[in-house]
Amino acid sequence: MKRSILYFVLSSLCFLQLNAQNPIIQAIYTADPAALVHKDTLFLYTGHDEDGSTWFTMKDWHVYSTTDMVNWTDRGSPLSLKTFKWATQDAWASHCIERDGKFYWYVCVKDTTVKRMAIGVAVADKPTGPFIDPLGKPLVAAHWGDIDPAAFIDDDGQAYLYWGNPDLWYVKLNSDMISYDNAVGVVKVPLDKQGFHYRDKGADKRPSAYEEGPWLYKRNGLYYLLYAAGGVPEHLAYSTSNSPTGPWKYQDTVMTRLPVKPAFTNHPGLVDYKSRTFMFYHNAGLPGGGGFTRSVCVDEAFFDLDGSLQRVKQTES
Ligand code: FUB
Repeated sequence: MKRSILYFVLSSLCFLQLNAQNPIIQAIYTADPAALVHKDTLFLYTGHDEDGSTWFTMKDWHVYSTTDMVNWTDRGSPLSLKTFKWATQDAWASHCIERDGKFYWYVCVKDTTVKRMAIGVAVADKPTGPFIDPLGKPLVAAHWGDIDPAAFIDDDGQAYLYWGNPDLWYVKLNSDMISYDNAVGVVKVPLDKQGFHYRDKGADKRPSAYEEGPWLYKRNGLYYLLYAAGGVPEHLAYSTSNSPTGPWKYQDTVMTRLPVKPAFTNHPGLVDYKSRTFMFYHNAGLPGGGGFTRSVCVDEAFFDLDGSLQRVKQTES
């Protein structure tokens, strides 16, 4: 009897954890997911597509949390354009990461002075804020295509920040996380020419499948660079390397556009949580969804024995 009760409890828990409801957030349109595991909780940071948008009209970012990957708590919007005095529009993709008990939320926003996207950073003592802008100016000044920051702290403590469209760039962050190694500077990542790209031969020629939305992940000593690929419409692809600075070898598509109604963009976020690996992404799955009214989703990711990332299938609720 005791055994059957235990079995029932365990199988109920497994059932809950295996049946995520997509899109995760149904109350508003969300995009560009970035997950952070802190202690027992997974925090999800998203961009926010304004209802009825006909462009990437985005003014704030939102935070959600879960401890079971099924039930999500709305933690509000602790970061918006108002936090950055030097920016007035385009609260696009972001990534929050923890170091030594502080939370660093890297964002891209339009620098009002030069009218180009630039990378900023906000800092908090808690994953849900309040966040302040410690610099009062961009962390990385605008030059061209400075969007979609993704931070990564390697096992040796060295932190990196990657971003960019059409090119991929990185800096080595200093241990304060709000400045970078000027001696190394802003480095352009040479990307593998492999991987289908529809603009390979066109006027807007690109050197690789990489488009935007980089995300760094490390497993068994191997570095995975995930990204939105293939131009418009985007799919998700990945490359691997033995170093966080490359060279990167193109591997494969990790998520196709279909079967759920796609947005023309996508944005990967791969994290380990409670001994499993999850891929966050966005599509247009919510009613009224489209290219500028997107919805963040999650599905479990699996690896082959040789470390290859299996293709993640989008699911609906
Ligand atoms: O959300 C605005 C932009 O769309 C992001 O910065 C890109 O990654 C794409 O998802």
